Amino acid sequence: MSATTKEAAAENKIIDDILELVNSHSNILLSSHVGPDGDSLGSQIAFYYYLKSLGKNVCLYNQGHIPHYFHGFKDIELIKVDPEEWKVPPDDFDLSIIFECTSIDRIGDVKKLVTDDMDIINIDHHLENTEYGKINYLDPSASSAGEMIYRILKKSGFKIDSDTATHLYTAILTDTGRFHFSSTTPACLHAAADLVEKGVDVKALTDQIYFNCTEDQLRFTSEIVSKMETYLDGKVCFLTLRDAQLQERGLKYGDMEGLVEWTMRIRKVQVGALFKDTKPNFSKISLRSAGNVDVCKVAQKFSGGGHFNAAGCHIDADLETAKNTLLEALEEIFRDDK
Ligand SMILES: [Mn+2]
Repeated sequence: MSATTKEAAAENKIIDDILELVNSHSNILLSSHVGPDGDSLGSQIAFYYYLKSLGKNVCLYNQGHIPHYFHGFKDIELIKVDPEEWKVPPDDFDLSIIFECTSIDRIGDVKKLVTDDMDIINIDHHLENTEYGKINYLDPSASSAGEMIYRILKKSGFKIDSDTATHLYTAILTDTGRFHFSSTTPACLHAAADLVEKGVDVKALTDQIYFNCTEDQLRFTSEIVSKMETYLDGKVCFLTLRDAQLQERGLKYGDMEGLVEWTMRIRKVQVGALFKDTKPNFSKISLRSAGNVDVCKVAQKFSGGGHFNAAGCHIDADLETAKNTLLEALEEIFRDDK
């Protein structure tokens, strides 16, 4: 067998194991990382449809805020972000399926509901995963968790209807930055094409996600972008999003998703970063890079991770200190580069 045939066989086996494990359980908890995004929401709801078709009892509990542009999405209210609504079924959960989390801690407070006697299925497309599941379906070459769920549903024989297709397409669309990142492979596009064939309204969906901000949000974006800072001869661009500014406008961090992409619109920029003071003395950083600059490696230095050209991390410090700390790490990279 060739290496790729072997890989395909191994993947088929993992998917069969997932389908079998799902079949033998009845109370299933779905969760994903704190601060759900398009990939985590779309993947969970699509998988929910499949599990409901099997007659399972399914709960979707996530910690954090659902970005405003997902509010009109079909069945989005299934995702419970209010801990008051996190009820455990009378005969307990017997299986949890965790989407795109490198470690189980990424689900935040939902972890309290994941007991030792429960089986876990871990589905992730990030580099570096702690393999905390009974089954670990890991594929860093996948564009999104949504693309992996698509493969599972295809193999399960479940009929992907237009609602399921729309959620999976949303997952792939948002995690590839609208088919922009290098994760946009032929396999990813084939999956997307198949989903469009199953009834996705591409224009309406894209409009709802990307052309749907308020006047205030767009003015706020322009304010932040106009205050960008550039360093290292213009190769590095930093944006800053302050909690106080959000509060003034009644917005949440999740409402400004995609802000970091503005850094990379400058031809010369090789590393872009968005700094957010999500807690006092805690700076959350989203990283983007061009070409062969590995920001996943940078993120790993600061208890983070992600992908080669898109990653995230945090520094326990205020925004100014965090910027200096990251800048030092970036100086090293560009120095080594020469
Ligand atoms: Mn993802």
